[in-house]
This record gives sequence, structure tokens and C-alpha cells, in this order.
Amino acid sequence: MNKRLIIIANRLPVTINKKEGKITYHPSAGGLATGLGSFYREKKGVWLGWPGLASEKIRGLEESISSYLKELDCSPVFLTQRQVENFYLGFSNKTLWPLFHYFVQYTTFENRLWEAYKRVNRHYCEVALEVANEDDIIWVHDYQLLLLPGMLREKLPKATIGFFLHIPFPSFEIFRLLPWRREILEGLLGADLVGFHTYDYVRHFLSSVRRILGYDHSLGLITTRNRLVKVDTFPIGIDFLRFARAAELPEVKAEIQRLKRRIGNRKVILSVDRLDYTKGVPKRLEAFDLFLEKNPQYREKVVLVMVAVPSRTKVDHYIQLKREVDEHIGRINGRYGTLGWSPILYLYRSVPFPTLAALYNMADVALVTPLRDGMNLVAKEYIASKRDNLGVLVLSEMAGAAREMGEALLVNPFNVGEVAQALKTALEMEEEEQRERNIRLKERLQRYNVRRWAGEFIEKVESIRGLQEEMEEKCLRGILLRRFLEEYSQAKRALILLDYDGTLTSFTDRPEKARPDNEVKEVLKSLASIPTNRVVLISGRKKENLEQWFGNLGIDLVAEHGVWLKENQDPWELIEPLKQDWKEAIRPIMEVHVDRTPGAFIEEKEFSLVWHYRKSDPEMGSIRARELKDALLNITENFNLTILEGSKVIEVKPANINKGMAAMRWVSQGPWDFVVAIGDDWTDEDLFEALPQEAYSIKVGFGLSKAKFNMDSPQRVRGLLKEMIKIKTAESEE
Ligand code: ADQ
Repeated sequence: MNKRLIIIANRLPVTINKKEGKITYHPSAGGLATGLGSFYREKKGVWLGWPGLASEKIRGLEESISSYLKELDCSPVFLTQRQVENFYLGFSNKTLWPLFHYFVQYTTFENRLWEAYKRVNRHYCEVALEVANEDDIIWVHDYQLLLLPGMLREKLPKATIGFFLHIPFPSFEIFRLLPWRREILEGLLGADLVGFHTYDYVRHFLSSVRRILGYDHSLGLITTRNRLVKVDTFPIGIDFLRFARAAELPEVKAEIQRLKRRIGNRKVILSVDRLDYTKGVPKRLEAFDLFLEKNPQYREKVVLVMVAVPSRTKVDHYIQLKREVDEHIGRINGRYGTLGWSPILYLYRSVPFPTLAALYNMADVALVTPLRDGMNLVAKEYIASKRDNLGVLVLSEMAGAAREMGEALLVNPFNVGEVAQALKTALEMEEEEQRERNIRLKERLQRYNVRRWAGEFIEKVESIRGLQEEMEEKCLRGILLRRFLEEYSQAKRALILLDYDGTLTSFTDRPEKARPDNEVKEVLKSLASIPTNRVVLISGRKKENLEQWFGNLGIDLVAEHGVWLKENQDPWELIEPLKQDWKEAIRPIMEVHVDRTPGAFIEEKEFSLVWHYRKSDPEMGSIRARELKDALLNITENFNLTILEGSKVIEVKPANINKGMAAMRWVSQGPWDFVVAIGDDWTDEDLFEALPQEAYSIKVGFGLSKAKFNMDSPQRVRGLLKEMIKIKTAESEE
């Protein structure tokens, strides 16, 4: 890979501090910074983010900070105190963080904070544009920058842009509460690839996109109006060797000795997190309390080492949480403690790596019980640190990590009794069993480490960009469009085959509402009035509809996907003798599916029955559509019928009759010097396929198709037809 990698995250991997007027630099905490720290530099990359101190505190020092950071391939995004308050502590941590972790009761919805969030995302975009260009791979991280992919896409349409969310993506029922849900989804869809830790988050995201923006997907590939966006699972890994080898380091060995002297011969239960309400610390304390109460034999035999890193200490809910935790620990230590033993050793601070590694090594049990967690790296770091494969991980089902770490003791963190019981099971587990579980866990962590995670993400985002480019090359514009118009202008006999719904007009909820507007009628009429043109409208609609709407425009018509044809103002004729008796067998099956699917309805045409579900709940609709198809399958075979799956419709009609077959009636009246067919859905594929080799076939919208070209909307198709009219009218005036 030769492309440069630009990482954009809220924070840089380096944090600055100010002590007695002097700036100091130290590595940022957290898995992302340590894991990707070496990776992006190997890719000749740049990391953009906030260095951690508000601009007011570093006035006049910006340049020296920037040039120091430049040496580390970092580019700072400076934020003022107000921006930090409203964007970071505000919208990011008072709105998105609680909502995405299902803490609806903690979520504030304030327009002022949203405005700040937008502005700061824009600011990140501007800084990024000073560094990045269209040849780069830009990888945006996390919930603070949800709008950034869209903003970047606007300025760098051809850049390779990936986005990864480190926290959960909540179910639609939660996400829909957000007043700015649309803007957020649209922002994310600016990326080529959107990645999540687990398949559940992927599912939730796809469902929100479908319900809120109306974009469908196939195997996680979303087709928006003019782009493809892939959504996929990439469970983050850790820097495995860093933890696996830590126990060899002299400073870690020394730390283990020191801690052992302090804790004595007791069993060590370890808990490590940022002090955040999502991490379930109070519930964990309740469980430990219950464990000591129910198992007096363990008193004085165990110590819970609770490491809590101060976090977002200026946000109210965090201040309350800190108080609650302090009090609870005090109560437990007071209630059970003895002269030489405190049940809980509480470290409210960020601990240096040797201490963390020493604790991971010593701990007999790791108690990792978040109420909700995107992934949770502590669980992985603990297992990776176990050289002798001894130690038991008690892990919350609500952590993304539980999806990959099935060998841990999985618990529901809200079920205090279950957690207390798991603690006992863990302390009493046979060594053989511990080894068996840990060996399997470790193998996976070693294989899928953070570099592999990043590598796979980058590979995927590049391949999606490739696909996107292939699609764009098929777009009928520029030279391709000029050639098209040139050939058309030369043609003495031109055949123009057009679908209606979705091609000349956008979809509506009910088919009868899609009445053609004056513009479309005008365009068709003018096109048909050019003597060298033959215009055929090939639709799935009933002939009565077409007759009423387009009967007097001088164009030929095809109704019901090829069943009825009308040429040169002659009466309608059937393409071949057809039966209708099958309807009695099919209708009752469709009716059952209408009753079971609010919003669905049946449309009856002379030779077909159509089950519509555009107005139904999109997920239920597509499940019912699949069920209906299954239910119809046997019967349709017996009657020689075919099932067409169009856009939000299932249509049953006689087999072998299709738009392609109908089109042959006109194609065979050649020779033509120019043939074009334009359509948007599945039923138009038969049409594209039936065309002669040299014909132009155009699909409206993106996605796989037999058509040679794409156009992105009915508006553009109308524009194209107007161009065609203009050319020929100009010619005849010359
Ligand atoms: P976090 O919520 O920060 O991350 P987590 O995944 O557990 O949670 O990562 C914490 C990191 O900080 C770990 O690497 C750990 O070693 C370190 N750490 C914790 N306590 C520490 C202490 N006292 N001193 C020093 N270091 C400490 C977010 C999401 C997670 C997701 C990650 C990565 O909330 O769900 O796993 O991003 O995607």
C-alpha cells in the first residue's frame, strides 16, 4: 500500500501538560493510542487530534507545540475552553455517550451543544484539509467526530474515507430519540466504510439507516443516492506482545514483589476501568458485598484491587458517581475490614504500565462487569498477560468483548446474585479448566491483534473505494455523455425505451399517486415529435393508467411488464394469449400477507397480482416479502408463473413475459442507428439484456446491473432527455 494514512481522532496519541509554565508531553492512555501508535507511522501517516489543553492555556506556544508534535507525525487541532466544554464535555459526553450506552435518563438534548458539535467537527475538517488530499486514506475515529466523514466527502469526493465507532451503536428505538439523528447518519455515510466492534452494532446501524434515511442494504452494502457504503464488523484487538511479555521486564517484576508484600498471601480480584457510569462499578461493589456476606469463609482471604482512572471529572453524573463509589467502598471496608485486612484496595488514579501489568499478572480473578461497553480492552489485556494461563475472567455480557470471549464466565452485570456466584465459581475453578479456557482465549487475541485489526480495516476501505470507482466509471457523464449525444445526433433512426417509475419520476407511497407532472409529459411529447425518434414507455403499470396519462403524447406504450403493447395509436394488444385463472389461487395467499403486514396492499392488474409493501415497516416488510415468496413458490411453478421482486413489491405474472420480450417488438423493426434503454429496477434488467450489442443501457441509481451505464436520479434522466430534444431541434432549425 502506497497511500498515506491519516488518522483523525478526538485526541492525539500524545497529551500535553503544563507544569510551572513549561509544556510536557506524555503518551495518551488507552488502547487506540498504544495500538495504532506504531502502525500509522509505518504508513508514513499523520495523526490529527486535540493535544489535551485548551488554547487559552497555551497562548503563544502553539507554534512550538506544533513543531514538536510534527516530529512525532502528529498535527494538533487546537480547541478553546468553550469548545472543549460544549463539544467534548457537552454534546459528546452529555448526549452521545450516555445515549449510545443506553443511559437515556442521563442524556441531555440541547441545541446549543449540537451547534457547538457541528462547528467543532467543521473545525477538524478544516485542519484535516490542510494536511489531507484525495490520494490519502483518511480514518476517522469515534463518537466525537460523527459528522466529519460527510464534511470531508464534500471537499474530497474521491478520498478513501473510513470511520470506526469505538462505543456501541444503540438499537433504533434508542437512536431515534436523538433530534439530530438524520444529520448524524448522513455524516457517517460520507465514509466508504463504517466499522463497528460487533455484529449487533452493525445490525442496529443498518436498521437506523433503513428506517430513518430509507436506504436499503445487501449484506451490509448500502446504496445511497450516488454512492456505496460498506458497513462491517472489526472487533478491535490489543497489542498482544506488549502484555504477554510484560512479566519479563524488571520494573514489572519489582512491582509484583512490592504489591505482594502489600497484599500478602490473599487471592486477588482485580477491577480496572475509567470511572464511568457505564462500567458498572456500583453494581460490582454490590456483588462483592453480597459475596462477602454469603461466603464468610472468604473474608480475610481475598482482596478486591479496584483501579479507577479519573474521567470527565467536570460532568455532573461523574461527580455523583465518584461520591457514590467512595461511600460504598467505605461501607464495605468498614463492615468487613479487620485490623490487618481491608477487603477493597482502592486506587483512584491512572496507574503506570508496570503497575497495571503487575496487577494483571497477579490477579486470580478479573471482574470486568460493565453495564454497557463497546468492546472493553481490559478483559483482553488481562488474558494476554497470563503467562501461566492461570486466572479467571468474569465478563459482562453487555461488553462487546463477550461476543468473542465465550470461554470467560459470562454474567449479566445487573444480576448481583449471579455476579457474586460467578466470583465464587472463579475462585474455586480447577487449574486445568482455567488453562483450557485461557489457552483458547489467548490464541484468538494473539492472532487478531490490534495491527491485524487496523490492517484489515485499511484493506477493506481500499477495496470499497475501488468498487466505488468502478461504479463511478460507469456514470454517464463527461466524455461518455458527449459521445452518447454525438451518436444520437447523427442517428437517422433512434429507438428510445424508457421505464417510468423510478426512472422518469421518484417513488411515492401509493402507485396511483405517481401521476406524471407536466414537465415529464412535455419532455416525452417533444421527444416523440422529433421525426427520427421512436419513443416507447415500458412500464409495469396497468394499461388504463398509461393510456390516461400518456395516451395522447405520440409515444408507444407497454403495460404490465410486457403483457400489453400499443403501437402507433392502434388499440392495445396482448403480447400472446394469456390465462387469468391462476389469480384465484394466488390472491388468498397475498391477502393473508396483507392482513399480517400493516401498510401492505394488493394491486390487481389484468394479468398480474402485485403485493406492495413500501408503506410498511421496512424490516417487517422485507421479512414478510420473503415469507410470501416462499409461500408462492410451489403454486407459481404449477401455473407457469414467475415471481418478480421489484422495489418494495412482489409481483406474480405469467412466466416468460417480460420487458425484454416486449422490447423485441420494436428492436426487430430495425435497423436502428441508435438504441437506448433507461430503467431503474430489477424488471428492467430483462430489457437491458434483450438489447443489441451496441445499444446504450442506463440504470438509474447505483448497484449491480447488466446496464452499461449509470445515472444517479430521475432528475438527471429528464435532463438527458431535454439535451436530446435540444440537439435535434437545433439541427432541424439549422
Ligand atoms: P474505554 O471506555 O476507555 O474505551 P477500555 O476498552 O476498557 O475502555 O480501555 C481502557 C484502556 O485504558 C485500557 O487499555 C486500559 O489498560 C487502560 N486503563 C484502564 N484503567 C487504567 C488505569 N487506572 N491506569 C492506566 N491505564 C488504564 C473505548 C470504549 C471501549 C473500547 C475502546 C477501544 O468505551 O468499549 O473497547 O474504546 O475501542
